Amino acid sequence: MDTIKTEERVTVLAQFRKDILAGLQAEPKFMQAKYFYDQAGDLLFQQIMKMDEYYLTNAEMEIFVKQSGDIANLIARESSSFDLIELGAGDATKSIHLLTELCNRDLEFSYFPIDISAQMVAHLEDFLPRQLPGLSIKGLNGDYFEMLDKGIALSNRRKVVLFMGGNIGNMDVEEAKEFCRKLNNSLSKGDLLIIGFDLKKEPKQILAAYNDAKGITAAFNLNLLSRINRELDGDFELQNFEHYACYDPESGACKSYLISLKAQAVHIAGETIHFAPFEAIYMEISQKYSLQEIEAIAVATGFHGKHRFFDAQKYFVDAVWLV
Ligand code: AVI
Repeated sequence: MDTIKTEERVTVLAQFRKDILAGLQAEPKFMQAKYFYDQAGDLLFQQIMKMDEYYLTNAEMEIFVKQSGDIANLIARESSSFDLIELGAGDATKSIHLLTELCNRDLEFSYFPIDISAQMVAHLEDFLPRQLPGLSIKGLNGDYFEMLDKGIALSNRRKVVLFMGGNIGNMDVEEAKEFCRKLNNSLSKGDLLIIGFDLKKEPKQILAAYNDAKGITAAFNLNLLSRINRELDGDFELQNFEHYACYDPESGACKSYLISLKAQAVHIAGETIHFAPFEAIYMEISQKYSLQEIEAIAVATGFHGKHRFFDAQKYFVDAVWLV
């Protein structure tokens, strides 16, 4: 068992090294945002979700607190037997409201939460059945792109896929379409996708969510440099890099960069990476959408828009799409 775990760790580390070096040797330089989430990154993201400026979490929480009954009715209307697969379940603080409503109805379903954090999956498997006695749950640990097929293979009932939190926003529009198309191909007629999108709104409000006054988002981005130093024997000097976020209201792309404040060389896993003054590393996209753009993605990827759930301010939407 321990040998398997050690082998797994070696593979994960080798992939991390490969991806980081490939991104930093590319022109322009980039990093993959999925690497933000080490232990310190998880804690920083929890702080982000509590920030005044980060409106996304409260908006989607409001939808699930107030409208889970309606969402459950919509799911149950199709048939009383299904499986609920959640991509990137986290601590399920939003989906627990929907699970509660589903458990209160006479339905036959299992819950398959998928998360990159093994601790989170173990916690859900322990905690949720105590909160919701009788809930059938099987957690899957791993990247949701990889675990999705496993989740689908485990289920022999109609599928309801939950993809919340605006995680689709961390793909650019083409990647998002590709992802939805792949999801659509893995699902069958009658299956549902419930997918959360952050909506285009006052540009200053969006920018503030990714450029907060206390610098928590900056620390979240810079933490990836610390992770590289620790895990890949790097020598990034964090004070030589600055977080820079910008929002383009036309395309809806909110992008984060780390800017090199001077000409410098950084050593990572035996390789040397040169930075020009003010050279940028592209860290993350958080794409914002209009309702028309969301509808266009549904149509382009083979889904039919069924229903939309908004928070009172219309900051965020959870769209229900039918295959
Ligand atoms: C996880 N994801 C939806 C967050 C977002 O809003 O793009 C990640 C994040 N990055 C900086 N702040 C939050």
